[in-house]
Amino acid sequence: MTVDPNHSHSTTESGAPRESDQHSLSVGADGPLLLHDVALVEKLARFDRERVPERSPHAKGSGAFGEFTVTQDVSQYTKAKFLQPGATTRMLARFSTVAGELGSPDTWRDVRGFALKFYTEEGNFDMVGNNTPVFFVRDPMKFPDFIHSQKRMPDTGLRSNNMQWDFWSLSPESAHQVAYLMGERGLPRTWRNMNGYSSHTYSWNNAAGEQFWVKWHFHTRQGIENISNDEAAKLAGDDADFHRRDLFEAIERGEFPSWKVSVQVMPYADAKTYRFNPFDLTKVWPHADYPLVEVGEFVLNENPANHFAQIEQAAFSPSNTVPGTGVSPDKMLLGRVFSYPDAQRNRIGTNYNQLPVNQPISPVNDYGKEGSMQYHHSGNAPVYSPNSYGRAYQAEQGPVDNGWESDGAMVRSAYSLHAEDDDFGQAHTLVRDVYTDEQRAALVETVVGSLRAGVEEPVLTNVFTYWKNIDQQVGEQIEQQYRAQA
Ligand code: HDD
Repeated sequence: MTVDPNHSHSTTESGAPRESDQHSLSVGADGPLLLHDVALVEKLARFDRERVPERSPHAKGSGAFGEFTVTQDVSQYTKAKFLQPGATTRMLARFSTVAGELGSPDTWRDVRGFALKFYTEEGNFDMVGNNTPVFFVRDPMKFPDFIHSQKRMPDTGLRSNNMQWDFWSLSPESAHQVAYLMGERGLPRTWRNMNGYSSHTYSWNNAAGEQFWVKWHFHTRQGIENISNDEAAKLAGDDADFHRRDLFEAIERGEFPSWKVSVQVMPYADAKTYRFNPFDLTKVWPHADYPLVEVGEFVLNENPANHFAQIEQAAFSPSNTVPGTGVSPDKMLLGRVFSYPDAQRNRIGTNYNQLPVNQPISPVNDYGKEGSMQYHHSGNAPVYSPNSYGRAYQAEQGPVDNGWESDGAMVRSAYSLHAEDDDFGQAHTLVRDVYTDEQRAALVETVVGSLRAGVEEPVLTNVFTYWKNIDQQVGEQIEQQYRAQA
């Protein structure tokens, strides 16, 4: 079905001319309405079904299409075609907040989603990251609890700082990400003014079969800019869609935002002995250990023509990898590889990959079959493999390109600790060595403001201890300022 807004008539969904878009059919001008008024029934029934469930986290966001260009030669690390020198690839980006609902203000303090989809010749490659290089937890078992603590209370339906700080202070691995979030990057001025990160460690493999661990970085060419708590609060009231509007209007004006794309590359064997467990998502790899290797850049130059079709129904997933790229032993990443397509089957529908925004440009020859809203199909070709009728199927066995060795008894456990692993060390470095005096003072003020908005004992005491574990002095300042104002 094509929709033709220039057609001479309005039509029913089955294409016949409608009699009226203005008046329902009644028995006499004042009489009851009639069930066989197809025009009315179809219009109301259709309206009743306009919403798909919003994303469970990351509901509020927007995005744009663009182009990714490889400017450097990283073929020694990956054979992925779209990462070869000079390659250009059409792409889609979506930015979001995590906790807020579909209509929530863009400028609430939060981590921002940074989801990219590359329509490559070898299938869709998605890099589904955030604007921070680390995350709050390191085991997917904890993710739903974390999100619940950021959303709303079961009884009041209100958000609750008490609930957030309770979860964080009882989950010490969150310290690094919380120190980031309470700093100035927790309030980016616009999406154009923030960086993106894969956060996770992924794998790359080259044509010679060598494997590497990589972390992706997307540095804004517009410069990092953040806003104050006061500005954010004012904007939340004045224009809840401030970030969405900013991106759309910038692209309309022809000011196309762009990001430099780089990776940190770790040789495969280093992972075992590196001073931090390189698969622990709560840690960064200091650049002094693994410097940035430039790959290229992407530019966003095309607004969506329809927000619902192209942004709301866009389905990003870290399971979308292409030859030359893969996942890693990061447990969070392995959990996500299941969770995204599962969420999208539920949120959008079984055949969500058949929607234009999610369709790969490369041919698809999969044995999936039927399900709601199936559109593409394989005609009379066999719908099973193996088959004797020439429809291709794969039967590879043995080692895979981007796997890893592992052994041991089955356990429920945190990662094995590497030499310098702990929960607070990198958070301390961020707060003490990276933040300036002024930024530290702003952080203290932000935390105190947040605690004063409804945080109670025993959570308060836990939060003071949590911050003292990150940085003794900052923890004491938070406690003193809180008590002074209480
Ligand atoms: Fe995520 C959306 C689940 C960690 C970055 N996430 C998103 C959705 C689900 C999850 C179900 C909605 C997908 C949809 O309906 O289309 N996320 C998880 C789980 C995680 C997790 C189970 C951990 C085990 N997420 C996580 C990390 C990052 C993100 C660590 C960033 C590094 N998530 C995003 C995002 C998404 C998002 C980029 C992707 C698509 C989108 O927002 O628009 O912001």
